Amino acid sequence: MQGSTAIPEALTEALRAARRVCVLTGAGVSAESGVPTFREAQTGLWEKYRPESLATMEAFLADPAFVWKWYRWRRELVAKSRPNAGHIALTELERCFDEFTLVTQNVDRLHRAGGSQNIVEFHGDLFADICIAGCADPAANDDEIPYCNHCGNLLRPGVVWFGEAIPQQALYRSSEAAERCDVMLCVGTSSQVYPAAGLSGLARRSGAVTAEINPEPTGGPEFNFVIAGQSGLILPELVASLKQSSDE
Ligand code: BJW
Repeated sequence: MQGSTAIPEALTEALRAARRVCVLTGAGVSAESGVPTFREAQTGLWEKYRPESLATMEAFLADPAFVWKWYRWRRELVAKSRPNAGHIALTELERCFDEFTLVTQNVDRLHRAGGSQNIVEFHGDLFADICIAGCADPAANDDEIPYCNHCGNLLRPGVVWFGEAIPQQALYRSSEAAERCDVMLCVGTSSQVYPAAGLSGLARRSGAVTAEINPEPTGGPEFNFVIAGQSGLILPELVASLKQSSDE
């Protein structure tokens, strides 16, 4: 039986032969759950702000109440959203391989909610509060500007802002997964933000077969395959084509 038309047969073959798979996801994977991507226009109150001007320590220290307001708005929006068919397909894909690492730039916990297991949350967690002084287990309060109940310093969202280092474990696990994998899929990311955007090149240089899934592909030269389409449609097709070929 022939595979699905959207999925190149050679990619299905590469996946069928693979033992280790790494997937990098970006905001596009959550778009079909109703979570706005970063580089599309934001809605309502926030439409005139670029994330780059809010997601920095400088912006936070200049006006913590304002930056917290943006994050609370996003927490409320994400809390109402549910994993979509793309998240669920990645959970199914994970079950097909000995080693599977899902590196997500998303901070929305939707891969966890969808059931994925081996997840690297590269840019942190939208719902975590952390103390800017580094208290291990900061106690939050609900004030407009929350302060740490241990040390009195400001609390901030537990995400990685521009100019901040990626947590060491996340960087180590994702670089290792990209270097070791046989196939790497990059899904729903504009590949503009480093070091995450460098992982697909690392995988390709290390010998992996690489594929991009995006309705507006970046056209990066490191990709062997480019599938133009929404992840909520393409990822289930990919899983179906893999299962179909392994059933034959
Ligand atoms: C669909 C779809 C559908 C739509 N289906 N797809 C070179 C090397 C290293 C660093 C740099 C470098 N050059 C510059 C830097 C610095 C900087 C950087 O990369 N800047 C660039 C803008 C140029 N990087 C950093 O600062 C990083 N840190 C760092 O480098 O540290 C160095 C250091 C070392 C030691 C000590 C100190 C420092 C940190 C970057 C942190 C990024 N953080 C953010 C915010 C997180 C918090 C929050 O959520 O508020 O992360 S920015 C934002 O961009 C967010 C995202 O994770 C990230 C990536 O965005 P993503 O996911 O690609 O989304 P979009 O919107 O761009 O794209 C969506 C895509 O989906 C589109 O392509 C659509 O077509 C597609 N799509 N619908 C599938 N249905």
